[in-house]
Amino acid sequence: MTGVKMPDFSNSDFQGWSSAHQQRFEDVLRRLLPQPELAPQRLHAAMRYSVLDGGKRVRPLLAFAAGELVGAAQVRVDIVAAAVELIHAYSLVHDDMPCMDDDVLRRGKPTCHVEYDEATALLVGDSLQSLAFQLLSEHSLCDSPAGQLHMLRLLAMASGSRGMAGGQAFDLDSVGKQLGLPELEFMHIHKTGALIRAAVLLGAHCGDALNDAQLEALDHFGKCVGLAFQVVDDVLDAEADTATLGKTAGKDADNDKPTYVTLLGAAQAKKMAAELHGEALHTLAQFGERARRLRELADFIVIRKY
Ligand code: GRG
Repeated sequence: MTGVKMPDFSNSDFQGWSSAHQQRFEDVLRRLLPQPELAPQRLHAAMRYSVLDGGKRVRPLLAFAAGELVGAAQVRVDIVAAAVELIHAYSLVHDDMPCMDDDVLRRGKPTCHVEYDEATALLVGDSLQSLAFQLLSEHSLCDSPAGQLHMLRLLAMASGSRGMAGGQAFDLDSVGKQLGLPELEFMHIHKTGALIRAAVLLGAHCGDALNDAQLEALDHFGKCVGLAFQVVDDVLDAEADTATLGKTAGKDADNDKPTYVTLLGAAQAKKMAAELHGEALHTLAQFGERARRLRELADFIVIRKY
């Protein structure tokens, strides 16, 4: 295998591991995004504004943790983590626009269309999405061309109408409606879960090949933490404040959106997150110590306060 192995943060606790990766990854993103002096400067500045200096970077961290599990080269995992984060940033920029959630605050600063303008925000999302696939196609990510094509397809499926964008379509359609638990779960497995799942799998595809059962276990882990992430997001939207979240709190209620909190109540929603967390950890049992960081990320996803 080519490239440098993952940096050795093995003696760090989760806080140390995650902040070391977050800092390192910020430089990776700065390098991979179009430089601000390159034309068209305003679009490139808006792309950098929307991606850099913000966010928890949960999806890249999941890719790094999965990459550690399979002994992947850092250069490879950095590219898949960047591709996933660019898709995530595009979704946030478009989601905040007046035609969707119409929000003014994201990651503690004005949303892209407020800071720039709507047309620019639209182009930022489009360009971030294209850049994600450009990165996956111009870097070597695994040992076979067929494997690399599989990875491209994985991200395309997770982002498109059968994944995140499709989940968003259900979300927009659900406003003012009473959904049952299965419909809510379906919506969130697509809208939020698909990309989180892809982050885990893409990280895992960068290293030593896993067998089908192992890949299925990691996919199930991604599905559980992806859904847990959304359940917690619903609880935080109802219980946390705008300053802590860095985005407008209480939006779901304001927009009359069905959530786990409106459907189950906060206490049951928290219980559901705890159950998904337990299932996610159970799925990792077969990987032993190699899955330490994935376990810690599952913990973080359910105990997070923002
Ligand atoms: C516009 C195609 C399209 C899709 C939008 C993901 C999404 C679909 C919209 C984001 C809006 C939202 C609040 C979704 C709920 C869960 C979620 C994905 C929250 C944001 O993710 P975090 O908390 O954000 O990881 P940071 O800022 O930390 O990266």
